[in-house]
Amino acid sequence: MIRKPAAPASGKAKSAAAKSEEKPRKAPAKGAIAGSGKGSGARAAAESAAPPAAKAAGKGAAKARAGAPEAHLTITSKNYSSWSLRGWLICRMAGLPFVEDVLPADDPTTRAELLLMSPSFLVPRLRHGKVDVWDTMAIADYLGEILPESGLLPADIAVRAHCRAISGEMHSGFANLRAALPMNIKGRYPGFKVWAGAQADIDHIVAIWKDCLNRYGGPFLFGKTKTVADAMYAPVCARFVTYDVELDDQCAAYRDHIMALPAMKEWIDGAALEPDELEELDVEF
Ligand SMILES: N[C@@H](CCC(=O)N[C@@H](CS)C(=O)NCC(=O)O)C(=O)O
Repeated sequence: MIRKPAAPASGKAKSAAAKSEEKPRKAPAKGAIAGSGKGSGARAAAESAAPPAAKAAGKGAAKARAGAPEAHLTITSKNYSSWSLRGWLICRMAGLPFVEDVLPADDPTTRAELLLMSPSFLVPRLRHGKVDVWDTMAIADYLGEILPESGLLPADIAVRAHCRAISGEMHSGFANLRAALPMNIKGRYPGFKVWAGAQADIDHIVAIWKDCLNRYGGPFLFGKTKTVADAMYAPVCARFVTYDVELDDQCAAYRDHIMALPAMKEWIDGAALEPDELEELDVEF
């Protein structure tokens, strides 16, 4: 497993993160420490990725974090693992300082390590002090509860219900899109032929985005603050770039807005450093 601090928000968090990086449990896989050694850059990205409400919380929030338990997020490939990207973005959007524990996707011991940490065998998995939480939506709900000022979950109950509903659709649906257009951040397939089943999923996602952007005014799905819904659909934005999916101006602007977020750029830079030889992962993952 490869460890790197992601967005330490306090001296304490930073030194704990640095310590854990000093003792990797395994030799780092070639090129897999995406953006390591960029502690302050990661912090800056996390801060700029934090929603206005979190920024407004200012010193109070920083003070609370100073005594906060250390957080570790377990993920796998930045190029292929859409669920890792979602969980990672959710932590960033919540303003949670965390250490990234990267399980190399091509390492045969990965599943054994996962079994020890995540009862579902799956990533992302968050350990926050004594709290263990796996499954992307559960991580979002947990962080929404402990960091409500982040705006990760909208404050208004009806809007929050809407946000959870479209996030849930992504969590449990769009199987055709996921199978036919697997996330591959580095890949580019100009003129990719989308089959009818996947196109139906794309059409439904476009309808969801347009409804949200029209109702809440953008630039995010629920208005001015990033929410869990933006994290859930971020890998879809990446797929639309990879597979050259045609969008109308409104949805193209939303896709570009998400792809240009500092946190997304950091993730994409990390994906670029991963080795290319994971052809067997060029399927749903
Ligand atoms: N429903 C889960 C899905 C997580 C998932 O499918 N994770 C994949 C990575 S993208 C995984 O851990 N695969 C590990 C494996 O297959 O060994 C969630 O929301 O977190």
